[in-house]
Amino acid sequence: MERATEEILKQRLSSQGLERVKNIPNPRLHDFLARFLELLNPDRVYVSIGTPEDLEYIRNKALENGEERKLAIPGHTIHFDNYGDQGRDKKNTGILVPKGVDLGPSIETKDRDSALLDIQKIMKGIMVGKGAYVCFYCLGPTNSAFSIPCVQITDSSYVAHSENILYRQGYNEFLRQGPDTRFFKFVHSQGELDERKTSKNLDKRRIYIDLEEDIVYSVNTQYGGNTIGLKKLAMRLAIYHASQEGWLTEHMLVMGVHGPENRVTYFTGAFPSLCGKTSTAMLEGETILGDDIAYLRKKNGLVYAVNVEQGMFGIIQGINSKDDPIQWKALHSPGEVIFSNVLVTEEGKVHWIGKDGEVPPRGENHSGEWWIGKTDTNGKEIPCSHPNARFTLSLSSLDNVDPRLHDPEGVVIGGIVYGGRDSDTSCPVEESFDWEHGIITKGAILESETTAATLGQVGVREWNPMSNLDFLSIPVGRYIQINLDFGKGLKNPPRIFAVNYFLKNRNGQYLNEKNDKKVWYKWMELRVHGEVDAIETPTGRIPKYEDLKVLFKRILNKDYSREEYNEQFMVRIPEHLSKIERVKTIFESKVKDTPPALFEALEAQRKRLLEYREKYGDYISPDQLISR
Ligand code: SPV
Ligand code: MN
Repeated sequence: MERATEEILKQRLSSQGLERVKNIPNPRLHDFLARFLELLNPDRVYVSIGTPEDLEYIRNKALENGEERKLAIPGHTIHFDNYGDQGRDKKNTGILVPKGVDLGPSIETKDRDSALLDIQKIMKGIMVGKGAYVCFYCLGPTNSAFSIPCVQITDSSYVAHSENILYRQGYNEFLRQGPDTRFFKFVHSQGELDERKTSKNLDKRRIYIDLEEDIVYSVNTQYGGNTIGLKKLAMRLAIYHASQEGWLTEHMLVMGVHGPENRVTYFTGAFPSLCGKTSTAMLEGETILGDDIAYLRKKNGLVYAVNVEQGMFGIIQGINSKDDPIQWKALHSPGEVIFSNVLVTEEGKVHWIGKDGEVPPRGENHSGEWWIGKTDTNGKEIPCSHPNARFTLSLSSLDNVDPRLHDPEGVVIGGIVYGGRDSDTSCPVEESFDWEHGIITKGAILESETTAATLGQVGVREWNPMSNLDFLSIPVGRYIQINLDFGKGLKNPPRIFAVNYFLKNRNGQYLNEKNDKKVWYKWMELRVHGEVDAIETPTGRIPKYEDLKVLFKRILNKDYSREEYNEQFMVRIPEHLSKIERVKTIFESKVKDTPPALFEALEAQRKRLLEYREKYGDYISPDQLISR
């Protein structure tokens, strides 16, 4: 260790902390800590290596500091974020780019030099009078080709507590990987707090991602998506590295779908936030590996995936005992759960939008003291909980956790699913013709109606390639090309599907119930193994009525009618054609270096749609196609 670094660390750390840090044979880690502890200037530093005592210390500190409060059920706590800090702040989140680098207009970037000056000014001395934590984690399973060691500095016990639940501890990974290893670094300060212990200076909220040094800065915010370093912040660093090394970092769940005779087929699935990703990963009868972020690598012609995390930062809106029995149970059993931005009653009970039972007349929520009918400064009624309210828990506390969650090899992927919030175009489930058709027409041109997971307007249709646009740190065109290339040289590429849980009829009513998706996954599982036939449409392959009828009966004990099928799987030619026009315009105007294959695939799809329209008209019932 350099003399100057050692001096700083000696001054800043306790003897135990110093020893823990010195044990890691990585001078770049030592330099990083010295540099940032000097800048932030905390009164004291706690170095956690994830021992049971460390975990308990951080849990207790969150309570002591008032960042979390105990609830009635043992182990449950509540944390509030500021009323204006309830989602990811896209505007103030930026990839730092040196002059002359252009990632295209869809990716928020900041000039690196001036952003670093700005953030250093904001962060200088920001921890005076406070304590800091230094924590070590690992992205992906430990002892694995996927493992990426990480270090987090934060002054938030809530952030450290959340990370202790959500990620595998990584101190040993730093020891194992030795001096030359690449690691990610996260520096967070919640800044000054108000009387509710929420971040006060939201006008100085910044989330800056520096690809050059693998450092993410986050300040004056507490909302998990802006602060939990290993979640969406690490994703931008990982996407950048993956793009150079031929693997993928995706906004994807990983689940085991259980087929006939105990067969388990693993799927990944990409959905924008608040579009059913967690509820899919949690489907009853299936097993969960992850609900948010996956790394995918190729080995021996197969695709392997791991969950980057080991916990869930799940949306709690709409969770009820009938549709979500497993989550319901976990949220009502003793054990470690952090709720955020839900309603809390005087008795320490929580309530959220769409929970079973009556809404309590009053309590405390993200807006402070709350009562039914309370309005905000614009006269808008404040719901009992925020639509993006969350719960944090360990996957190990769920009944349906997949036994291979921590497998360092990962699991072989049989199917990849893309889904968005689409009220009028795509049918509930459809298989693509092949890898390229799938990546382009199911992933790259995915659109979704916006939700409360990010700050801003809700319900606007937005293009969101692979549901990953918010997290890209490389140009979109290149990202799509990398996805296309990933499919090359595979023995039996995963099949690519699209699902749509949000299709509506002309009267604006949803055409499917929440649990119908159980059937779509069983169907896809059978398709992966070639055990059911499909009907070809201009946009892909859809299920046959007879197969779905059997599955609906067996899985949901529901009599699925031909009328329902025909309405749900009707091919909507005008809507598909409009979609192609919309996304083509986006690619032509906003995306540099769009792979030529994308325009070709869209043109081929447009031609097929026109041919079918010629033969069958604008709206084609799948029955017509069978009798072809
Ligand atoms: C999402 O919004 O996609 C989430 C939660 O998974 S956040 O951590 O905010 O990204
Ligand atoms: Mn997410």
